[in-house]
Amino acid sequence: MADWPIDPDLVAQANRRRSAELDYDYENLGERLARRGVAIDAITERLSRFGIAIPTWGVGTGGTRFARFPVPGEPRDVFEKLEDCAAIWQLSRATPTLSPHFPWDAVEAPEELRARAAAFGLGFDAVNSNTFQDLPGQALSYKFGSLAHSDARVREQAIAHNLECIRLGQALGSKALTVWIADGSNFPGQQHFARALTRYLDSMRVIYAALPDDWRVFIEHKLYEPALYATVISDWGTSYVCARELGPKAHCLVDLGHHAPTTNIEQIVARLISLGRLAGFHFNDSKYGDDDLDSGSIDPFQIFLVMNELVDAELRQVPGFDPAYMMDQSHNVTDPIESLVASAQNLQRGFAQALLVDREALLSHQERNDVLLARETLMSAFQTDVGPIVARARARAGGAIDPIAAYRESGYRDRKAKDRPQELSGRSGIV
Ligand code: PSV
Ligand code: MN
Repeated sequence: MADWPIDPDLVAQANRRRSAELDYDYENLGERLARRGVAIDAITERLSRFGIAIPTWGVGTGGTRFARFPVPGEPRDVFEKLEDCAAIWQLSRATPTLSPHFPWDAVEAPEELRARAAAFGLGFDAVNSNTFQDLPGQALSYKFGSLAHSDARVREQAIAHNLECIRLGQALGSKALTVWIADGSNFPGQQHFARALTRYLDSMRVIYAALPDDWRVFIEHKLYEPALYATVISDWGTSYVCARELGPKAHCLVDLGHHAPTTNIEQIVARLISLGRLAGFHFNDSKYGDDDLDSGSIDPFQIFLVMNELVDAELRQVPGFDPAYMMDQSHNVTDPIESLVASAQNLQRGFAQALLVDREALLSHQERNDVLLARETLMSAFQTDVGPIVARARARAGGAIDPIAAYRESGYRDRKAKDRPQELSGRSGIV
């Protein structure tokens, strides 16, 4: 085991100060749940197997198109990102994998990165390709698109990059490639809708053919941005049609921020489960557009409703149901480590609440059209404060009872501010 980024004795000491209070709260909640016929330990046990991948790009400070205000000591390369991810994992015990983005995280020796991650007990979830910006040394520009570009040479370059992502991902032990393209148009008439989609599919067929047997490809749709009039993969319907065209290894990834504000995302999730094509998630929260705010910070009910569909599918033992859970957030004004710890906790909270839904009662109310009781059955699960369950799952696995407090007490950020002098840079962190 590698040295933890935060002194484990410090975490243990902090836990000792908080354990009596947690025992009391957990027991108290256990009694209340027992009256509802729920065994609290079974919920805690299931929750402890719910893991969410950390986006490597999320540990750097994000930015808007106006500015970026880097947090002191932000990681300068993927090994430093790994160290921050290990700190998140150490405290939260909810984030056992990383989701890297290439070429940002490309390394000469991916095996070394894999070994260093494994020393912390961390693995690699889906790898993400990037054909939405031009990078130094790149031969052709993605200004007017990538996999759907009108110029075959640009499409070939974008395909080659995705193939390279698969190669790197294999070396890291990943089993999936997430493809999000920025292709689209800003003005009516700029792009031929049908031709662009055909070109995208032709490019994706080449990438699909290169997938190892045990790999999947995740198609990520997005309504708008950076293309502001139309995107090629605009919605879950387009994503599903493309997945069907490509074959059984292609699945549809739902980024919560990639929809119009009032879209019923939980219904999309249910549809994709029914159709056997739910890839997984990029979790985040938003009020207006793809705001990439911390998961559960704006609309925790939305998180709960999505989790409700996931728990329902798991209990129904839907064949092939195996979604990948990831976060995709931009931390512009908070310490990214704190945001990711808090977000993972909010996602765990939603999952635990969904585990509390009395499914038998809900189904019976639904079938008898007892609208009010059906609604109240769902709400009573959402309204339960599951904080003690989440804290107990974390502490049992060796994490911190109060991870944000333990992180602040550890002085990790101040240490990194000294260890990682920053070169002045205006890089924006996220798209
Ligand atoms: C695009 O907005 C997106 O959600 C895609 O997942 C990208 O890969 C990611 O953000 C990071 O820029
Ligand atoms: Mn995303």
